[in-house]
Amino acid sequence: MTKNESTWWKEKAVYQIYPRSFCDSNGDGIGDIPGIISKLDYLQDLGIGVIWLSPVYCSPNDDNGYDISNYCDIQKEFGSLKDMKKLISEAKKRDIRIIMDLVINHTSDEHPWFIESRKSTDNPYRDYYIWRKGKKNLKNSSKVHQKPPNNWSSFFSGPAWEYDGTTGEYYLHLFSRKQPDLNYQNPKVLAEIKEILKFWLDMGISGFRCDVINVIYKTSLEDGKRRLALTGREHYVSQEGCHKILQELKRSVFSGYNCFTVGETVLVDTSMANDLCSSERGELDMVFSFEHMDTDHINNKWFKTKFKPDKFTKVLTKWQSCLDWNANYLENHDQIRSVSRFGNDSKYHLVSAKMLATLLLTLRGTPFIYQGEEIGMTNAYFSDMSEIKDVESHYVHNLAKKLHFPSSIRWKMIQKSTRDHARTPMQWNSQENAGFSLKGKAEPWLRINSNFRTINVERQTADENSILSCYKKLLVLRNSKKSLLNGSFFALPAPKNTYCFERELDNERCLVLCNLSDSQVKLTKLLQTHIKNGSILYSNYYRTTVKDLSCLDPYEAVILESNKGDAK
Ligand code: ISL
Ligand code: CA
Repeated sequence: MTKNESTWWKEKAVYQIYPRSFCDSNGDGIGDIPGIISKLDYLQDLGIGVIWLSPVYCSPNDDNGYDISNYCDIQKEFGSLKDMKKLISEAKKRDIRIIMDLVINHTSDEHPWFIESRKSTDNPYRDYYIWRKGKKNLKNSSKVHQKPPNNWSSFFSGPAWEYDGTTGEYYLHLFSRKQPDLNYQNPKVLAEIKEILKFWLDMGISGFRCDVINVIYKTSLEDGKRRLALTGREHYVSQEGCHKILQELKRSVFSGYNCFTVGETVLVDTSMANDLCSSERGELDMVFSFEHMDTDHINNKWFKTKFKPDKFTKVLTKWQSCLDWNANYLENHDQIRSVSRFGNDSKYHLVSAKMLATLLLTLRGTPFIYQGEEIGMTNAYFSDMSEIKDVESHYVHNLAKKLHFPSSIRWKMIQKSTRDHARTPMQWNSQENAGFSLKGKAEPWLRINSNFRTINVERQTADENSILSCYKKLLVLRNSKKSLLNGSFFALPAPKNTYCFERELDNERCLVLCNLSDSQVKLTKLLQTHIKNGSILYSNYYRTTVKDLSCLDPYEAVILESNKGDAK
């Protein structure tokens, strides 16, 4: 393998598909693999090189596929293994590679391993999961009144342990109670996982997005010291045992294939992230961090605050500077829509979505575009809990009820932050159900966003000034400029609410200017000298020359190439 071949993923843009919501080929209201195949030409035309497929494995769908009951087969409603093979080969014809979601922190409680495991304490699969006796409650020693083995809490709120009557013990679940955590202190578990990885890599996939990969190894099960959310995290976040497992997987599986891995790594700082993905250590190829996503709330995502651009871009700069290569994203299936969050989804919908595209596609690293982001899909503005499907939202809503939060506050929390905002069906056209179902009239599994008649692929394909056309142009530009693909990153001092940075490689230098606010901002004298003589490569405001560029208009974005002789 030449050096270039082994790092091909540095030069591609990735497109994330949430299969349930992308395209429904058979009219049952649920997206599926044949539906994805029917849209490959669209993705090729968009200019992406990799698809990340959220889980398509067999699952009882407690958490929409993130609870897996068979790792080596496809969920019936999504299609079959035959469809999956076709997807891989049809994508390959269009120079698109597929990576899959690897969810190995937990399985579904309906996975045969867990069904066995819960049967008896001496079952051969017992140690595939983490079982413990409850703590005796001193006030009442009867079994029913025992307490969970420790004080850890689940990511979805509430205790991380579930009592199981069959054997009278508790099992650990860091996510929903239908997602029991696997036990990586048991070497048999890793041996099984390796076989699963080889099964898919041999089929022709090009890597994995590794779900909550940095919490798979629990060093101890002692009580956590924190009293707030995610109690116990010091015993499982980025532990030495996890690093060893990742090194082992790279050495014994991934290095044998021309593939890459991106870890979804929760609660990491830049130093932990470097340990997980620096090329010398041989673990992951890149990681998704959350710090920039944590800048618009207090404590956790359910308590949103006003978006402060400078707080956000300061975090981006930190990650750009501390890591050699970032997995850049502004959206995914767990986050609300970026244009509604960091831009403006009403008056400045068009320019602000283009500004965010400019930012995403010019930072150093591999960009990840989430389905619908390329047409500026917005939050859905649901009307009440009956429209919400997400398991996490229901957990949190129930907890808030138990804590006696007034119903209006409870609903506000969900309405602002539910993951369902990102999961409404893809808006293909202005026909029935936004063209989500290729045939039939079945109700989609989640309500369509009511703005589909104005925001959809068909309209934007026909319009060269649309958000979609902007993504296409920027992806072409990115591929044609070595500095944007692989150049260094350097943030310039910039006025409040703006973000200005340079990308440079050899003699090529690009400058990116973004205004993240809805007001006009005057550029500093220093920046003005900097851009003098530059030539415009992209503008979301039809700017063709730098001549009058002394202010940035609301949500304006400009990419320019600095010509030789510019002040550095
Ligand atoms: O969305 C979140 C809660 O606000 C995150 O904490 C999320 O749970 C976390 O990023 C882990 O996400 C991944 O694993 C989960 C699954 O529900 C998410 O969809 C997945 O991206 C459990 O498998
Ligand atoms: Ca379907």
